[in-house]
Formats: sequence, structure tokens, C-alpha cells
Amino acid sequence: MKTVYSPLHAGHAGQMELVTSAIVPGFEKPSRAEFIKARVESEKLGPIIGPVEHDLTAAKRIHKADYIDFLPTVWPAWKAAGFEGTAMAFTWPTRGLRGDVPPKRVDALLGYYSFDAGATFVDGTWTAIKSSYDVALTAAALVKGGERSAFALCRPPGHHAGAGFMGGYCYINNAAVAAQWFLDQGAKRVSILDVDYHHGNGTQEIFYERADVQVLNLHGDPMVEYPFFLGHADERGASAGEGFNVNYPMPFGTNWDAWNASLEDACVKLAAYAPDIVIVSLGVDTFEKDPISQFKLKSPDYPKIGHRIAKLGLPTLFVMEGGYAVEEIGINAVGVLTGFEDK
Ligand code: FKS
Ligand code: ZN
Repeated sequence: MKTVYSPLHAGHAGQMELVTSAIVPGFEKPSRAEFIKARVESEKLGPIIGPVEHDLTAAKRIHKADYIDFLPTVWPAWKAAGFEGTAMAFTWPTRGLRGDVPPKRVDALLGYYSFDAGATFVDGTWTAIKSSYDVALTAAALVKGGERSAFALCRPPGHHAGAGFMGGYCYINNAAVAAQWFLDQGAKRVSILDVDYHHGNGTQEIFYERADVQVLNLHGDPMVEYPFFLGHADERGASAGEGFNVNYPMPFGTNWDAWNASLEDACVKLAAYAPDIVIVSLGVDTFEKDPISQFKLKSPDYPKIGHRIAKLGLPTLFVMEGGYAVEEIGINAVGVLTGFEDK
């Protein structure tokens, strides 16, 4: 399997993150991608290639144009306003406020275009976002070109980003962009299987009323886990999309057996949908030692995930999402990929 990787992710570094009761160094840091890349090399998964640059047309097929156009302006506007440190939102247009009038200040616009304080900007952030998008589309093109699979080593991740907002370390929804791109290239149906620990609220929102993209999501129960406000089992899609969104919220402490039962059910539903392409939103923050998550998967479980996905027998694009136990992130992420290749 080929891996697509860009070193430009590394400029998205040194940002601060708001967590319950403190501001701490960001968990979503450059070493994550470097550990994965090193493991791709040491496991000899296959060649690592650079991305082809794309314009933003494919991003605007699923994201609002004003939102995408805002992203490259953030850091220059932040500097021009005389601010320093990490550009971070602090006010949001929630219930009872106007969500239809974009304010003029960059610090206010950050809130206008986000759902939490978790999508922050530093100097190299836009370049990293753009490289992550290029990585996803380049890997998608490999699969479209006939490869059985490809690995988009995306950083920053994407699955929390909705049509018009960022959040949870995510800006452009790489998996959703790739899904729409496959459809625009002639695919009839695409399935997105999101195995990240956190619910992919952005992916769900983007495709919620559509029948041409099936979205299957395995995650921590939003009653007690981030992103809290989406991801319940009764969210099954709407209008034409009724039945094409499936959520598997699971409790803290979920181990392989329970998690695998959800994966199995998702794979049966996926096979019944018979998509042309499978996109895996690949998060490995389900790992027992993940510092921000509460599931109990162990390193030997990850190849089993890849093995099950391979049994679907469909062209598969892996898009990197979360995972914060950096020492093991390469072992676990590449474990899924080698498990896929072993069949
Ligand atoms: C930690 C509170 C939760 C935000 C967690 C964001 C998770 C991001 C992710 C992605 F794949 F997008 F990277 N903070 N105390 O893992 O879902
Ligand atoms: Zn996650």
C-alpha cells in the first residue's frame, strides 16, 4: 500500500489547547505524523509519496465557500490585529444569538466559524491544512487509478469539521472531501467507516440527508464524551438520507470484544450497501493508553480491524484522524494497514 505524506504538516505546531480546567500544550502535535511515517518505513508498508497540489474546488463541493476562504486569512489577520500566541475562539453564536451575521474581528470570526476552541491557528496552520487536503486527494486518486488501497497520512485531521465550521483539531474534512471527489469522478455510492474514538460529527452533518454516502460511526457515547452534541444512536439520517447514517455509541471502558461487535455490525451494513469505495476515517485513539480517551483496545487488536475491512473486498482509502499515545500511534495505525494487507 502506498502512503501519501507531506512534511508541511509540521508547521502546525506549538499551539495551546483548552481542556477542562486548564490550557495545555496541544495533544494534536507534529510528532504524531512522524511516528506513523517512521512505522510505515520500518514495517515496509510500501512507498511514501508526496502529494499533488490541488486547488480548493473539491473542498468547496462539501464546505461552504466563505468558510474555506476564511481559513487562509486567519493567521495574517491575527498578526495584523496585534495578537500573539495561539489564535483560538472564545465566543460562539449558540441558541439565542445571531448566527447569520459574521462579525469583522478575526477573534470573533474564529467563533463564528467553529463549534469549540479546539481548532487553533499558528503561523504554519493554513499550509498544514492545505497539505492535509492535498494528501487526501492524492491518495484518493491512487485508489481511483486502480490501487486496492492507499493511506492518506493526513495531519491535521478532519472528521469534526462540518460544512461551515471547524473544531476538535479539524478544519477541512478530508474524508468527506474524498467521498465527494469519488462521486464526482463517477462513483455511485461511497461508505465512510469512522473508527476514531470520537464521533465524526462533521462527516455526519455533511452527508446526513444524502443516500449516496453511507456514514458508519463507532465512538464514545456523546452523553459523556466529546463532541457531546451529536453521535447518538437515534441519528439515522434524514429525508433521502434516512437509514444511511449509523451510529455506534459505546461506554467508557469498551474493550475489543464489545468494540468488535459494533465493527462487525457496521461491516455487515456496509457490505449490504455495496459501495464502490470504502473510506476509513482511521483514528487509533481507541487505544487503552490514549491520554484523552476511554476505550481499551490493545495493539494486537489493530491488525484485526484491518483484516475485517479487507474482507469487504472493496477499494479502500484510509484517511488518518486521531490518536494521541504518540509512542504507540505508529504501531497501531500501521497495524491496521498491515492487517488489511495480510487479508
Ligand atoms: C480532552 C477533551 C477533548 C478534543 C478532542 C478532539 C478529538 C479529535 C479527533 C480527531 F480525529 F479529529 F483528531 N478535546 N480532555 O481525535 O477526533
Ligand atoms: Zn478522536
